[in-house]
Amino acid sequence: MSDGSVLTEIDHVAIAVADLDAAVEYYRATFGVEVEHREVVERDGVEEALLRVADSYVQLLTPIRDDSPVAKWMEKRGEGIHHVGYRVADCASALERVKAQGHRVIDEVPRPGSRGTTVAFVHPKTAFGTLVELVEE
Ligand code: CMX
Ligand code: CO
Repeated sequence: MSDGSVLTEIDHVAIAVADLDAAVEYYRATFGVEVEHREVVERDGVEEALLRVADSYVQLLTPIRDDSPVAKWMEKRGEGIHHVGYRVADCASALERVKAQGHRVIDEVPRPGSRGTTVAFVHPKTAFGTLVELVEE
């Protein structure tokens, strides 16, 4: 790995919403942003809509099950910013670097994300209160 930043770009800012269609329509009508990709991610119990903003996305998320992490989060905090996804060249090595620093992770190894990406989540408790997702395209 080079000495430069492991994070090459902001991949997405994820926003938890109760009504995905209403949120999509809000972004379309208010800011003229269209949906580029929509997907049900069974493993995480969410449906997402990805709206492109320059080279990054807004990831609107809504829970599809009560045991989804996003459902649990919304019960406590309501709607709002849920996590930040940073693009990385190599998810496995970025994750190892977090662990080597002694920080907590949620995924011990990278796993499939939406739209064919490989992802790993870093625990908010040792990331200054923000849930961080490492995204390899
Ligand atoms: N951002 C910041 N802090 C968060 C958080 C979030 N999104 N979610 C939970 N936390 C905090 C809680 O506030 C809580 O802190 P306190 O102990 O101080 O109260 C602590 O983390 C534990 O929270 P919890 O409610 O007990 O929730 P769990 O431990 O059951 O789960 C987490 C928390 C982060 C491990 C879980 O949400 C998770 O695994 N997330 C990763 C997967 C995910 O979010 N998938 C959906 C998105 C899919 C996608 O992007 O494609
Ligand atoms: Co995400």
